[in-house]
Amino acid sequence: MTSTVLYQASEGVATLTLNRPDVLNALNADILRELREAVDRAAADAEVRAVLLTGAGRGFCAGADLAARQGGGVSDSGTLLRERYHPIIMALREMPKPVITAVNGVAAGAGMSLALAGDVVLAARSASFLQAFSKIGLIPDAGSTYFLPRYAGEMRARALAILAEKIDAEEAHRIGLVWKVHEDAALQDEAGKLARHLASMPTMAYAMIKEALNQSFSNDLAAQLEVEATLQSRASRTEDCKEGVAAFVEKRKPQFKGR
Ligand code: T3D
Repeated sequence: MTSTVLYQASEGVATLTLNRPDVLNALNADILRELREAVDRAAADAEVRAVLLTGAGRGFCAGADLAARQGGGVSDSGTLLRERYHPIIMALREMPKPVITAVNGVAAGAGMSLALAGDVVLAARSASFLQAFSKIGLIPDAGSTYFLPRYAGEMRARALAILAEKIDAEEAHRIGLVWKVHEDAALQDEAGKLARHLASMPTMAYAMIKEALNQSFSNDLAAQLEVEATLQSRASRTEDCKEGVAAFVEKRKPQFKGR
């Protein structure tokens, strides 16, 4: 049977490719299971220092597979989300290494949530984003109500969710949902180049940056200053920090090991 998620690791980068192109990589039980396994594998592999998530074919991910919806013995949407979607979104956010999502085509419903779960979201010029949920009587899930107001602001979050209008990559970039837009033909090369660069950088500092930012919106200033101090104390003791400072003083290129 063909894998619904392709996993390829080289040069410190794990590339995860959603692989149900005929249905724009819609999420059924198989792809959700394989995606979770792939994300866990990338997290656990010390050789992997950056993760790249993208889609095969002309779509990134069309969200829940509506044809096979609730397949695999789960009949309640809440249970389905808790058991199959949340572990993936949480694992991406808590991954102690940077995650790039390279949105190669349409990202709809939970597929848009998945795209926004990346630390750096890149998009092809022809990509599009759609909060498809309300069109079928659902509400945004898999993190969309968390990511949208934080990234795009509350007014845009409300309009995107309620109007369910598809927006193009340029608009997504303009409102803060996408870091950079690349020409279609260049997206995978650019995403790969960035992932390899990140894989050569101080991985533990990246992990701690994520940890700090993950807590930012639920803390007041005093609490967040404390989070920064605690993590900085840890970051400053890493080999990579020592190497970064030494390389600066010695006016040479640092050789980070991810330790
Ligand atoms: O209970 C729960 O499941 C809770 C969890 C919910 C999470 C969610 O994600 S809910 C939202 C689910 N997603 C959608 O509602 C999006 C549905 N898809 C679309 O609106 C459109 O397909 C797109 C806007 C994404 C793309 O449109 P377009 O015109 O580029 O492509 P298309 O022709 O509609 O789709 C191409 C094929 O993919 C087509 O199959 P066919 O006709 O060639 O055999 C289409 O049926 C299939 N496809 C697209 N999206 C899905 C899908 N098949 C199953 N599920 C899909 N979500």
